[in-house]
Amino acid sequence: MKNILITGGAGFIGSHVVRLFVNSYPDYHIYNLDVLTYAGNLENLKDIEDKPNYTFIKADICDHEKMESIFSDYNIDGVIHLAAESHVDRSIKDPFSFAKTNVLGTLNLLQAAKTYWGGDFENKLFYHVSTDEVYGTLGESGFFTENTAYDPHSPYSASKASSDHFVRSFYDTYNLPVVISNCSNNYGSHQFPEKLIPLFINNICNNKPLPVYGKGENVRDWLFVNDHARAIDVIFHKGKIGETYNIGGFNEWKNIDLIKVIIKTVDKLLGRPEGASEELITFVTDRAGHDYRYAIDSSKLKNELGWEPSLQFEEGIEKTVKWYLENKAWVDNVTSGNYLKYYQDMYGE
Ligand code: NAD
Ligand code: TDX
Repeated sequence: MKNILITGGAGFIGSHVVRLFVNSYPDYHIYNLDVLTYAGNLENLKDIEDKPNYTFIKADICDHEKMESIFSDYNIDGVIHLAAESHVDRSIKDPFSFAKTNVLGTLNLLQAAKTYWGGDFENKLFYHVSTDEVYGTLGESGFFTENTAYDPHSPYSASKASSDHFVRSFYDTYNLPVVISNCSNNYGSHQFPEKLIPLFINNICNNKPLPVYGKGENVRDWLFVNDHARAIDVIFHKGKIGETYNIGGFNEWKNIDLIKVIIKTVDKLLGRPEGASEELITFVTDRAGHDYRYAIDSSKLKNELGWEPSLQFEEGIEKTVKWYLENKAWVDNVTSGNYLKYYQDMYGE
C-alpha cells in the first residue's frame, strides 16, 4: 500500500496519526483530507507540512462526487477514517450535523472506496476509527469487549454506532476489506479546549470556574493520544480484515479525582500552593443522558497484535499540562478563533 488517505487529519487524534505516518513511512504518500471545521487546525501539523510525502486536501466527506474523484485522482489504496463531529455536548444541541458527517460522510467514503477499488481488494484497506461510547454505559464493574452489544445513548454515540454498522455492512455485503477500532477517551497535546482535560487546564490557568457535570462521579478510561496513534499504526498494518479491536488504557478515573490531579499538576507547574485552584471547582447541571462509566478491555489487541499503552498516566498528564502551558499561543489562537486564518495564509483561499 502506498497512497494513504487519512480523513480528519487536522483534528486532535488525526494530527497525531498523520505525523506518525508521515515520519515513520517515507515510502507512503499521506493525503490528509479535512474540511477544517472549528475542530480542524492546520497549525497542528506545522512541523510536517513541507515533507515530500504529505499533501493536504481541503474537502468535505459529505461531498459524494468529490470523494469519488479523490480516490481516482490520488490512486488511494488505504483509508484511515477519523473525520467526525466528536463532541458529545455539541451532539445534544445539534444532532443533525452528527448524523450528516458521521453517518452519511462515512457512507460516502465507503461507497467511493468500493467504486474505485471495483472489487479488486488486494492490498486495500478501509480502517474506521471509532469510540467505546457505542457500547453504552457500564455499572460499577465489568469491561467493554469486542462482543459487547451496541447500546449508544447520545446522538454522538448513536451516529458513531451507525457508522460502525455501515462499515461492517460493506464487509459483509461487498467484501470491502475493513477493520474497526473502538477507543476510550484520549488526552494529550492539540486537543480542542472544549473537552474536559484541555478545557480545565486552560480554565485553571485563567482562574475561571471548572464546570463539573453532576457530582463528578462518572468514570472514564483515559489513554494518551500518542498511544492511540501507535495502536492505529499496528492495527492498520497487522489487523485482521473484518475484525474489531478495542483500544484502552486500563486507566479508569472518576471525573472529580481526575480533575484534582489536573489541578495539582497545573498548580505545581505554575508555582501556586498545592490545591490552590480547587476553589474553582463548580458543580453544574449534569449532561443529559450522561453515561456513567466506560472501561475498555483491550486484551485482544495486546494478545493478538502485541500493542500496549506505553505511558503511565501520571507521566502522560504532566507532559500534557506542560504542553498546554508551553504552547499558550496555540491555545490563544484556538480560543480566539485566529487559527481559522492559518489555512488562508498557507493556501491563499
Ligand atoms: P476532532 O473533533 O478533534 O477532529 C475531527 C476532525 O474531522 C477535524 O479536523 C474536522 O475538521 C474534521 N471533519 C469534521 N467534519 C468533517 C467533514 N465533513 N469532512 C472532512 N473533515 C471533517 O476529533 P478527535 O477527537 O480527533 O476524534 C477523531 C476520531 O476519533 C473521531 O472519529 C472520533 O469519533 C474518534 N474518537 C475520539 C476519541 C477522543 O477521545 N477524542 C476517542 C475515541 C474515538
Ligand atoms: O465541562 C465539562 N465538565 C464535565 O464534567 C466537560 C467538557 C466534561 N465533563 C465530563 C463529561 C464526561 O463524563 O467529563 C467527562 C469527559 O467529557 P468529554 O471530555 O466531553 O469526553 P466524553 O464525553 O467522555 O467523550 C470523549 O471520549 C470518547 C470524546 O469527546 C469522544 O469523541 C470520544 O469518542
